[in-house]
Amino acid sequence: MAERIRIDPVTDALLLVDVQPDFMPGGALAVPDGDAVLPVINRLLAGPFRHAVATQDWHPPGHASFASAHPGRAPFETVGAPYGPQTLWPDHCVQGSPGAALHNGLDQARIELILRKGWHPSVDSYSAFRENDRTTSTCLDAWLRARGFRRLFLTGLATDFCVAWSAEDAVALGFSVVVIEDACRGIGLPAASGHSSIDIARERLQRTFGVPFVTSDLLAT
Ligand code: VGL
Ligand code: ZN
Repeated sequence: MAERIRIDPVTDALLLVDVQPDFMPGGALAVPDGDAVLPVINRLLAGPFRHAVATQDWHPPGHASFASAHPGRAPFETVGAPYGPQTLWPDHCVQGSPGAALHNGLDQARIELILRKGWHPSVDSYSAFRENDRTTSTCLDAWLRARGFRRLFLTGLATDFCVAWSAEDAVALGFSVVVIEDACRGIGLPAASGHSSIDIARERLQRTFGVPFVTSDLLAT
């Protein structure tokens, strides 16, 4: 039996990563079963957590991460960006489009900050903390620290991209980090090794960064 985790309503915050229609079934970059995170996140928001922050993937039309911006390239291929390898995606989360909104099934009452990321036309931003050039800060860490949050519980989409990169950066920035696995869903691209990017991300976070993966039923006030 896994141990229960007591949530401190003052210093623990729930981080909602990219809970947007474009990442759900029917969306432009649909994550399998992506909408399953909604009831789990809403339960957490109604229960143990008093404070939440949400990120919103928010790209300008023609964003450099869109395959459509690279003639002859297809979604899910990798190209060399000035800052390193960049996976190409279908056009998604275009600023102001319905698919880019925070999902309307989300209980937003306890969301105190909405951080938009990926708006720089030539730089993608998977992480809530740092753009994909790995140097440009979103300054979310400063806000969280100033508010007194020390431990972050991660939820949302996608486990293997924006959730994983956010978790890794949060650890590097000195936060305690927990991933709530049933409140996340992943894209699951096949890697050269034959493994899924979801399994690779989970292993890397657990082994290299010491991030526990827990289920939401273990969290209590
Ligand atoms: C995401 C790919 C592109 C994510 C965002 O939210 O994980 N993945 N943009
Ligand atoms: Zn994106």
